Amino acid sequence: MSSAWFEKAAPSFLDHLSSIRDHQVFVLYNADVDGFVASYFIHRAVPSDVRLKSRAVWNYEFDFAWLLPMFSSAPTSNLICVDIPIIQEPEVLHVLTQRHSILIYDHHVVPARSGINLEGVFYFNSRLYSGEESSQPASAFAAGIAAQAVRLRQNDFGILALGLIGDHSLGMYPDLVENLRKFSKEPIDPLNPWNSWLGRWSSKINAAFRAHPSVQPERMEETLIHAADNGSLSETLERFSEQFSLDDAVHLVDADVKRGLKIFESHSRVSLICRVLDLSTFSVGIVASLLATNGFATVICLGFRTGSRIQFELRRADSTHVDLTQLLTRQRKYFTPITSGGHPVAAGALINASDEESFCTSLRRAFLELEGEPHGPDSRRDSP
Ligand SMILES: [Mn+2]
Repeated sequence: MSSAWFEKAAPSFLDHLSSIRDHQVFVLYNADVDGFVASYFIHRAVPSDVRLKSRAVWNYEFDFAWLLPMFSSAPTSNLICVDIPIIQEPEVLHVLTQRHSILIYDHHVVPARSGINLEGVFYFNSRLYSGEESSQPASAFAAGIAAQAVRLRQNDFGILALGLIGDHSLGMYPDLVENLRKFSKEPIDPLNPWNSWLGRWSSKINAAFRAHPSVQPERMEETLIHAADNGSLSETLERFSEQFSLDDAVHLVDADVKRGLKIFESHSRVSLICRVLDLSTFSVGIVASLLATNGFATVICLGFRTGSRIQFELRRADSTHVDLTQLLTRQRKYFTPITSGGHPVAAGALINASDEESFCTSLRRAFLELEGEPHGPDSRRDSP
């Protein structure tokens, strides 16, 4: 890890890490394979005498309202947040900084309303820097930090690859792709790694989080660290998979994805799909991605009901350049979500379930507006 963006952030991040003494450290990470691998590397980087706890954060928890009751009476601690857009909640951060120090690494698009300059918050986001690759997955950042704190083992490189594949970014790291040859003779196509053995492991870990929404895995990072100390990468992942029943998770998610896709079987192509699906796993993002890949619509927005709320996951067709974060920003002219944002190609929005209809109506309106503009969604489709 030697890119300019990393060199700017790493020294102060490492300073903060090494100054942690006699404190509890909480790691909050996005409940997907990139977030989990980032948490794994934070666990590797933090000295072993520091007490570490971690919590997975699902996309439908991105309002962070649950965080205050959790930490208001907790002893002073250090919060390390990876792969979650907590910066969009300056009020929550402000309250937390009264008693806790906060380190954040994220690569979601930085929202206009954010606590970037908040005292007591050390914030780094690769998107604040231009440069060839402004979106650096959290797993890449955390692995870079770990590499400066401890000596990485061969297995760590395979585990890092799982996180990068999860965020479609393996191709950005040719040295790592080269290194992966040591694990297996089966070549991994960095631009399409999903069908490789590592790609399948990456999906399995994602499935663990999708299959059981809001169920916190117990000591997942420690288990993986221990397994990786005592065997080859495939032995490590097999052992890990058994302990966390990853195959069962994959079955649950696959069945739900199939049910989701069936709804659209006889659908004709439209420009925008906005709809809530009745699924029990948090798999609407996969269904939306598959529909987008198969050209069912320019923008697919599918909702997952959780309590009195709905989390929408947005994906776009390969043939369009619509920036989903811009679409959601435009929508705010007509509708106020609890929270929304993400990445240009994959984004999300959290709303109250009672607002379902106005959410879809306003999204359609914003989409049509963007489409009608000279630099709208499809205007660059035919350019070279
Ligand atoms: Mn990520």
